[in-house]
Amino acid sequence: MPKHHPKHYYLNDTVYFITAHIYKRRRYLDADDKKQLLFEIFQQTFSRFNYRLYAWVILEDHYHIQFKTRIGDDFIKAIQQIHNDCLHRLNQSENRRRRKIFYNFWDYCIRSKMEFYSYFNFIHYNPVKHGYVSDMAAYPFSSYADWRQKKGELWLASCMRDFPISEFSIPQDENFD
Ligand code: NI
Repeated sequence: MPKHHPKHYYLNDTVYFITAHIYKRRRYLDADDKKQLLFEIFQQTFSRFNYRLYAWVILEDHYHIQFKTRIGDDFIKAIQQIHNDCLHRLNQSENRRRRKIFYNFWDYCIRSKMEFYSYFNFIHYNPVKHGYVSDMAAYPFSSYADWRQKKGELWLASCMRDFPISEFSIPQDENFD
């Protein structure tokens, strides 16, 4: 047995939230087609590992996602695959071979319904928080529109009301210059 092998560090069938920033907070995802590319990479990778993506938002210099694992041991592989695919596809299309993009992430294991919806709302509200739009429904690069189509505007509004994010913040999401 290898020593200190973190075999079950990430759990099976468990919801996680992660935040990843671009190296030095550079705004490499500054165009719609680049954000769309990252979203497609999320979909491809999570479907490959049979992970379920619940909520996502892509900003110019970072992203937040909430998803459920199938095999916890695939967690690191999945995130690395997202970051590597993004690196290769974006750098290739812009002919920037040595550029670093995502290099790190923070994860949080969701343990209750309250936490689930707090992070869910946090993700959808994020484009407003970062000053991209004044109405979260107007931001095209988040799962808000999918949920609105699936469950309706009233359901989303009741989520927001029942699990308010006014008191909620995560240190990795603050802007610093
Ligand atoms: Ni953010």
